[in-house]
This record gives sequence, C-alpha cells and structure tokens, in this order.
Amino acid sequence: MAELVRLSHHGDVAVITIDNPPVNALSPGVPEGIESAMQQAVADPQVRAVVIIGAGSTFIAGADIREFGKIVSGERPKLTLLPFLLAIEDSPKPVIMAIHGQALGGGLEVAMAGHYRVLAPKAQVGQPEVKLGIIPGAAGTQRLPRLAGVPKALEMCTDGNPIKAQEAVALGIADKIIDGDLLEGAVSFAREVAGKPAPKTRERNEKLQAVSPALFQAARAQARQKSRGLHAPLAAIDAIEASTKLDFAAGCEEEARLFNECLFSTEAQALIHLFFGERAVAKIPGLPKDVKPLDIRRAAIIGAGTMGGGIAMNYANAGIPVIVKEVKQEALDRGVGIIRNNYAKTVAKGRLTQEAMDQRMALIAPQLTYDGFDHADIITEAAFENMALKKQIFAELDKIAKPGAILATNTSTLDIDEIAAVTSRPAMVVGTHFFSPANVMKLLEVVRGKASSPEVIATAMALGKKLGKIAVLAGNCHGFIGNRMLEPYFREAQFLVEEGASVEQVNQAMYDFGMAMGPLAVDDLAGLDIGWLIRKARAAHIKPGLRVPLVADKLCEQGRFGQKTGRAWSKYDQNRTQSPDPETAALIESTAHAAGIERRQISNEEIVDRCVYGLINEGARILEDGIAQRAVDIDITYIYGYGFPAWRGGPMFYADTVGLPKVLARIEEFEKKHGSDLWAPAPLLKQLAADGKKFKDFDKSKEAGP
Ligand code: ZOZ
Repeated sequence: MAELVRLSHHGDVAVITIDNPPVNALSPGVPEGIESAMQQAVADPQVRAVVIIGAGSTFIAGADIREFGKIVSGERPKLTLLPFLLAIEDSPKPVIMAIHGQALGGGLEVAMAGHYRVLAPKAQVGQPEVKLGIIPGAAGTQRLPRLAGVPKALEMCTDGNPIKAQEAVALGIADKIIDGDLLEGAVSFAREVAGKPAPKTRERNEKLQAVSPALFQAARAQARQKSRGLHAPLAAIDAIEASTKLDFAAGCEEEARLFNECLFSTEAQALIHLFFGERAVAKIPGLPKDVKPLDIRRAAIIGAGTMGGGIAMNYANAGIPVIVKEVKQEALDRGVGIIRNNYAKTVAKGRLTQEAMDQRMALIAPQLTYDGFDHADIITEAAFENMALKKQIFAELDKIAKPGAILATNTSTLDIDEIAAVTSRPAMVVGTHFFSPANVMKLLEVVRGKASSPEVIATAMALGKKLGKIAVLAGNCHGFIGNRMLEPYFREAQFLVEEGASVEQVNQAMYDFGMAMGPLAVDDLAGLDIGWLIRKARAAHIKPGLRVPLVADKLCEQGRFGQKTGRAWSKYDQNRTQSPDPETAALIESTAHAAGIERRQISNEEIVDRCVYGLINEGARILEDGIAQRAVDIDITYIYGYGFPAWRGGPMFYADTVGLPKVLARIEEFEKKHGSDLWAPAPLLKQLAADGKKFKDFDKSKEAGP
C-alpha cells in the first residue's frame, strides 16, 4: 500500500493520494490501499474530512484492463469493487474526490462513491467501458443516472465518450470547478463541508422518477444502428433501466450479472485486444532505443487530387504549413475547391469554427512550381499509381529537397525500393500510405524500404500520431499489408458471383458479417479503374493458367468504373443510391457460361468463409514473411483501413477465436475444390494449428533467433 496509495494530512483534512503510474488504474493493491487509508482517516479524531486525489497526470483511468484477461482465463478470481465503494460512501466524514486529467470507468465509479467531486477545469469524466465490450461494473450504471439523469447516463454509457468538467458540473455529476491549485481548493472545499450532512449518491433517487419506457426503446434502437453488431451498449441500457426499476442493491446485482456476461464475451476479448493493439503498433521491435524522430515543421505534397488534398488537410489540421503542387491550374483549383468544401461542411455541422477553417486554409499553399520545396522537412508524393511517373518525380525531388528531408510516397502497392533507387538518398525514402478519404480515415501504413533509416521510420510513425492517425509499420512487397491481403478477398468475392451468388448477396453477406461495406460495393466506391491499371501493370507476373476474375475487366472496358460513372457491380443514381444492375448480372452469367464455370446456389456461410479465410491465409503469409511485425498489426490495419468489424478483433484475432485447426480444415477444403495455386494453406497457419498455438502467439523476431 505504501507505494500505490499515500495518506498525508493537511491540518484537519486527510489526503489520500493514488500513485500508480502511468494512469492510476485500479490495479491490485490500489483499492486495498485506498480502503486502508480511509480506515485510518476515519479512525483519526483529528481528521474532519478526506480528499482523494491522483498523483501524476490523471485521477483514475479505470480498472486495470490487463486484469480482465486474467479473470477470463481463470488466473485471478473475480474482484469486486462494490464493498470498497460502499465503505467510502458510508464514511462518517465527508469524502471529496479531487479530479484532474480523467476519471474514467472505475475511476468515475470511485468518484461517484464520494460525497462531493471537485474538478480541475480541464478534467474529463466518462464511462468508456463499451469501447472495451463491457459495461461499468462497480455501480456506474446505478450511480450515474442518479447524478446526471437517465438520458445523459444512457448517452455516456452507450457511446463511451467522456464529457468535460463544465458539463459535468452543469449535469450534477460534480459540484465545483477549482481554478488554481486543485489540492488546495479541494482541501478548502473539504473544510467548508466538514461536519455537515454528506449526500450519498446511492440515496439520491429524484432523477430516477417518471422515466418513460420509450426512452429505453429509443436508446436501444439507436444503439443497434450506431453500434451495429455490438452487445455491450445494449447491456448498458438494460443496467440503467434496472436503476429505475430496482432499489440500489438489486440494481447493482443486475449490473454485476450483465457485466459478467459481457466480460466473458468474444466481443470484450476482441475490443480489449484492440485497445492494447492500438498502443502496441507504435512499438517497433529492433528500432534502436536512442533513435529520435526528426522535427517536421514544413511539408510539401506532389498532387492535389483526392489523396494529395486529403493529406494536405491532415497537415493543416495539425498546424503544419504545407505546399501542394499540381501540374495544371485546373487540377490545382479543383483540388483546393474540394479541400475548402470539406472544411465548409465541417463548419456547417458546427464541428469547426469559421476562424479555425480560415487558419487551416491559410496553412495550405497551392502552387504549380517547386518553390519552397527546398525548405520542406517531408515531401509526400501523391501522384497516380504508376511506377514510371513516381520514379520521374523522385528523381526531381532528389535534386530539389534539402539534405535531411524525408521523401515519402503515398503508393498503395508499388515497390518502395525501386522508387528509392532513383534517388541519391534511399535511406530518406519511406512509404506513407494514407487511406481514402485521407482526412477521415484513421490508418497510416508506414512502409519500410530496405534502406529506410531508423530515424525516418521513427519520424513517419511519430508523424502519424501527430496527424491523429494510427500508424502501422509494414514491410515492402506488392500491396504491403493491407492491399496484399485485399487481393484474395476481392478475388473470392468475384469468383463467388461467377459461380452463382448475386452481387447483392455477396455484399449483404459480408455486411452482415460486420464489414462496413460489402467487397463489391467497396470496389464500386474506390473505382474499378484503379484495380484495372494495377492488373495491366502486373499481367506479366500472373502464372499462366491461373484462374483470375473475369468480369471486372469487362466492366472497365465498357467504361463502368463504379459510383463515379454510375455503374459497375451495381447501379448508382445521382445521389449515389445503389440498386442492382441487371446488365451486370447478365454479363456475369454469360461470362461464367463462356468460361465453363458451373453456376450453383451459394450459401452466405461459404461467401463469408471464402472472403475472410482468403484474407487470413494471406495474412499468415504476410506474418511469416515479416511484412507485418505481429498479428495485431494486421488486425489494426484491417479495422482502421478496411472496415473490418472491431468487435471481431481483426482478421487474425478472428481466426484465433474460430480456432486455427478449424480455419485450416476449411482452407484445405477450398484447396481441394479450387486448387493449390489459390488455396494452399500458409505454412505458418499449418504450423501454429499443429502446435496448438494462435496467431497472437507468433513473434517473428523471436523465431528468427537472437
Ligand atoms: O489510456 C487512455 C484511456 O482511455 N485508457 C482507458 C480508459 C478506460 O477504458 N477505462 C475503463 C476501464 S474498464 C473499467 O473501469 C470497468 C469498470 O467499470 C470497473 C469495474 C471493476 C469491476 C470489478 C471486476 C473486475 C487515457 C485517456 C487514460 C490516457 O491516454 P494517453 O494517450 O495519455 O495514454 P495511453 O493511452 O497511451 O496510456 C498510457 C499507458 O497506460 C496504459 N493504460 C491506460 N489505461 C489503462 C492502462 N493500462 C491498464 N488499465 C487501464 N485502464 C496504456 O496501455 C499505456 O500503456 P503502455 O505500456 O502502452 O505505455
């Protein structure tokens, strides 16, 4: 207890300080430490009130999330915080919670068990548990509606987003904002309330009266729509509804039942995997510890198209001045117009002030020349996906860029080393693959060339964070992590329609699996012409006789590129509303017939298995080749870049939850039916399945020796 929780005295006020870096999580020892300090403070006749505060940058960020995995695996008995919180609330001396940084999850639950809460002006409070697939488990769903009211408690517990100090006070979650020194203010506040009757949150029932059942129905409908596939938000609503129907103790029992149900779900395991995964991808094994990222103060971009414009917005949003170069004035004007329009939409929605928009626009310098490129710390090429063009641009950049500038390419598939080879500084070349729309999508795939220096890698990763992205490091191969895996995924989607599934069935089956969009709908959105260009460039690499999808090229030959032309796999009206395209259906049928492909009824299960297991099998090869550092890097890539459902934990985690022997057996079935060229199981998958291991256990750096 001595280390994690300290007791000190400020005259007649006892101060309990939680000191469990980095975020004061309620790890084993912390609740016990607070409990013991409370007992001493209560027993001490000199003490009239108690202040509980966090050391470091925050109050309490919640339960120690690492403990949940131990509970689920049976390694640790289930803890309950409830008796400890009741003891705080039953203290005969008032307990004041002094909150700075965050009071999240179990942290807010501890805070609400106090008699008063005072906040630093920048503090935030929230119940983010749904983001981990669980619900508050220490009476949060029973105390929050009593303080904030049922509608706000429903919102906070279902979307999981924190609220600011000012709102917390306005709602009644907290009593006062302390400007200046928080501890001093909290101690003064404690003296003001000492000796007066202290309010217990659990006895404050007035905000639970006359709540309409329709409120819960509406919350459920909204949660089903906004959090498709997730169970935890619905469980949180059930628990809050229980607070309006049962007394506090029975409500807590119901909450505990629902908490437990969630904690042992695959959804919780997947989302907790994601929580740690998001942080793990920033750690790069093998990168020397003393490597410092370079300072990025000025940026330049080649290309003001969809990608270049979106990337420029990222820089401007982060306050970094950026030059955007185009070849023709018309293209430049169009690009800048799109940027302005995007910002204007955000202003219209009230999510950005006009002043902030003007500041950001002022950071973007559109031009037709290379003026100022010699001052840029990073230059990002976002031209067409064409190797000859990219080489020409890099050769020019090599002459213009200052020594020490990073030369980045936004290529989504091409060989970074081949591009780097045309420069005199391959160590400064790296791939920074943004996802469209680049101003919205969270993923940044950083691609390491064979010569990319550790500083350049560290800078690209740090830059990703600065731009608000989740950066994942990939090795150099055709398509890197994301698009390499997409190949079998799109291939199978197209084979399935050739074999008899409809476009709509394939899209719907994958949407129902949880993907943000069906694969053929994604193809229509991205534009079939992109894949067409890549296929033409790679035709020589395709093994003769290998089955390849036949319809996409035919659609492209007819100028049907997807949403932008109104037709391809589906039809789109002026508002881009999708409907089936009978001509495409007929084209698929006649193409399949001419190629001698047998048409049959196809189940949704087969669609999901062939598309998802195609991803997984390629993912296993990517892992084995060292293109991805860990399975979790692939999972994060797919969730943040490709719309894979977060609650399934990413493709590799999903395979682990299905069981690798089962995944392997199904892939072997496909191999028998469709041939080894397409479906030979990845050796790593076979190996892990035979050893009874999982993808998440695989660590290439360890396999490779010291
Ligand atoms: O870290 C940010 C954050 O949002 N943390 C998670 C907050 C959260 O989800 N809290 C709810 C936890 S669940 C809960 O509390 C259930 C509940 O109702 C309790 C009921 C108990 C019932 C008993 C039955 C068991 C935060 C905003 C706090 C800070 O963000 P930063 O960007 O400054 O820092 P990060 O995110 O890089 O974090 C720094 C290091 O701290 C680790 N960490 C953060 N929160 C943690 C945690 N580790 C364990 N538990 C937590 N709650 C994080 O992984 C990172 O570690 P490293 O090693 O990567 O540095």
